[in-house]
Amino acid sequence: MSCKTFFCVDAHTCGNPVRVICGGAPLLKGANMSEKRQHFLREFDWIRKGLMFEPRGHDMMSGTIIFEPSSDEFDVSILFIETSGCLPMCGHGTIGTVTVLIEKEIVTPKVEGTLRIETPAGLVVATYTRDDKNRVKSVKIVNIASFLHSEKLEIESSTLGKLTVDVAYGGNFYAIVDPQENFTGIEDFKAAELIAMSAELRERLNEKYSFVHPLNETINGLSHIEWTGKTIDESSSARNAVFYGEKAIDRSPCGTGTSARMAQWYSKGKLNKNEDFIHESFIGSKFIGRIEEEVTLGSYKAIIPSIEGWAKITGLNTITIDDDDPYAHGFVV
Ligand code: PYC
Repeated sequence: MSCKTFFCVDAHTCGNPVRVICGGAPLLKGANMSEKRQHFLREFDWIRKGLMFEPRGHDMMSGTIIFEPSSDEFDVSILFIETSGCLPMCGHGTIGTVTVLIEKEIVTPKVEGTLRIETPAGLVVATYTRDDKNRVKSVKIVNIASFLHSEKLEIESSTLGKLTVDVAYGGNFYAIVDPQENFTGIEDFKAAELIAMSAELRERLNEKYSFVHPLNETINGLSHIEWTGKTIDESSSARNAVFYGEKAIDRSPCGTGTSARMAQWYSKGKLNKNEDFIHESFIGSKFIGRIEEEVTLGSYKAIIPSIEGWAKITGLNTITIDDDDPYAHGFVV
């Protein structure tokens, strides 16, 4: 029998949970975080399942594991863990993790106010501000290159009928379902109704089409559905409800979903470099997005987006995973 202990700081970013595992990480092989992610998936995915699923986690649970950086270029390396798997990149997860690492003094950045983070999707630079109590007030992350992958894909939903979606990459592949004949917008749906329709849509899109990152084929497959609709606040640019895992609607506006949406708007000429993109979540919390740079990625016209948001620490959590617990590796109902 063995029992493994994980030292975690729990937080939330704009309402969505982030469990930061600061102690208990396995030793991973690989020259960079992308290779280490592959090693983790092969041998240590039970850690993700144990810490994310019930009874230690829940449907929305999301987090990061902290590692020593692979090179001097970085202040820290992180692996994203979630109910949906090990994401290449997670925006709300990064904002929450930066808040925890700085506020709890777990990492000392080489330059105060900036954290250079190695993620499986590449370098993400975060800048943060502090409030008058020295707590982290806001975190802005400059994300990886994001692009519109495909437009007007047709797919059948057994509930809604024929839908037309765009697919964009912002660190994960997103099917963006904008209001249309058979879908009036998220304001007309409950979270449970969106959840009930999403898994089927994701499965059907992955069966019919192929989604592979042009420079890294280990990043493939559509993982998230981004439903959109009217904003709550008139001054916001857009609102979403992002489905992930099997039963989750992101409580934050979703950092990689915001990046994907900005890439979609950019490609359609609806958003320009340096313009603010105020993105509302299903619960009304906000990220401020911006196009920092216009770039090319393979044959795609892409953007380097930034996302700014806030996070709050909710507590310290020492979690054990004991081999003789029948639910050591979690369960899904
Ligand atoms: O913020 O990028 C994000 C994210 C991905 C899944 C849930 N949130």
